[in-house]
Amino acid sequence: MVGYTNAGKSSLFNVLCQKAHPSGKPQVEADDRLFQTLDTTTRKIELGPGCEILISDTVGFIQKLPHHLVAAFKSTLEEAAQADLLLHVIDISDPQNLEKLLVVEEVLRDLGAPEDKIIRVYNKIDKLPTPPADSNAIYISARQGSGIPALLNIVQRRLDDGYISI
Ligand SMILES: Nc1nc2c(ncn2[C@@H]2O[C@H](COP(=O)(O)OP(=O)(O)O)[C@@H](O)[C@H]2O)c(=O)[nH]1
Ligand SMILES: [Mg+2]
Repeated sequence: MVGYTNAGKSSLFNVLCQKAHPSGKPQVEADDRLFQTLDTTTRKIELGPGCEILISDTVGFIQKLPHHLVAAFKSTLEEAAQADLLLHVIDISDPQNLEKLLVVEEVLRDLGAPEDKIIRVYNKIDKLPTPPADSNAIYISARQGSGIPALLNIVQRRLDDGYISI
């Protein structure tokens, strides 16, 4: 899971972990502070029978990263770029979401992550006055839990496609 700070990565991570382990407590802190997520947290979840995946919550992108954090940030992202799939979590309610999307994907490109590994996940649809219209995109609300089964289906399908080397 990659994306700008505050997009809702940690919230989505918790939803996915709770789905797999319904009694579990939230795995990572989700809040409005920058750098809440400094380290990558990885958990194993079951998508379906015989399909276990590892998901990682990564440090978010921010503009004007403090200098002493640049190296740590880069190494975290380099690791993330090795994933089989990259869920790019985007805050659809953020007026600057397109600008931020381009920044994130440029960094991923610089790190050598193939574009076809990226799945854009538009989060926080509960904050929109009207539901989004583009039926080709993935819309979720990590807060309300909507769109999660459809997202997991797409992840499973992409993994089943077999383009991923094991
Ligand atoms: N309204 C709404 N708020 C959300 C949603 N997902 C996350 N948030 C809030 O957005 C803020 C940032 O979430 P967080 O998961 O920490 O984002 P991260 O920085 O990408 O890990 C928190 O205040 C969350 O409660 C959502 O689907 N809807
Ligand atoms: Mg986070």
